[in-house]
Amino acid sequence: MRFDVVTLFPDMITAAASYGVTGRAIQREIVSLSVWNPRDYTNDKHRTVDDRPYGGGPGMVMKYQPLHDAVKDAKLSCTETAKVVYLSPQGKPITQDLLSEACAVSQLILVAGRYEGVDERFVDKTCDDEWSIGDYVISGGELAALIVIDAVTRLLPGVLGDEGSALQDSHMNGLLDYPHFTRPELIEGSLVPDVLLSGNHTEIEVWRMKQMLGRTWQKRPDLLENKKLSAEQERLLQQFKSEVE
Ligand code: 9D3
Repeated sequence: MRFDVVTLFPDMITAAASYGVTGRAIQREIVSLSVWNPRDYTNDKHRTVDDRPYGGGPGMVMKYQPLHDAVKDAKLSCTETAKVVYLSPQGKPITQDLLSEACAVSQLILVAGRYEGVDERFVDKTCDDEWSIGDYVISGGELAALIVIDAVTRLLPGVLGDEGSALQDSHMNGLLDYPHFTRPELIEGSLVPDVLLSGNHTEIEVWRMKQMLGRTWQKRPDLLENKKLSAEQERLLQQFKSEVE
């Protein structure tokens, strides 16, 4: 998988992506990351990337031409299937399913905007899709692009090792994770649940599934609304509910 990020702050992308799981995936050449600065595609002496909005109002708008030429160059660097995604508050909310589908392309060109946004004709002519990270306001698309890079990289074969395969990730199954404990056994009067010390791996698995269901019901009941549970899962959830009463 190849990621190309079009951004006025390229160092923000390369710096953040160099850590942890994404950093290792880049080192191991499972993914490649390139950055393209629209400022490098300007032709005037002030290297102007923004201009005042037609119709007036506050703020500035990113100009079409530098963005378009940066994306064009990013596309030239690859021959296979590319998808151009503009990160914006108006985009489709990103979900695990949306990101799973994105793994099918060999190149994701992520466009991070700044200021009030980009000239709408760039969205119409140059972008294939528009994605949002949720209904809150951040200052530009870079952090959103990093979220996409991180979440997609985790899904690629060979990226995750022992720390849990992507298949085991909660949200892959639409449920929240079970609670985790490590040493010591006793902290300020709180003991680790007995079952986790039992060595009975079947019982532990069943307890963890029950916790996943129960915690999803408690903290994110919306996730259970459109979810089909097995008969066993229904039974575990009922058991969890009766125990909190
Ligand atoms: C507060 C300014 N807003 C109304 C005048 C418009 C606005 C413009 C640009 C709000 C945010 C931004 C910058 N945001 C992004 O580039 C962005 C974003 C976001 O703010 N929320 C959720 N997902 C995303 S993806 C990119």
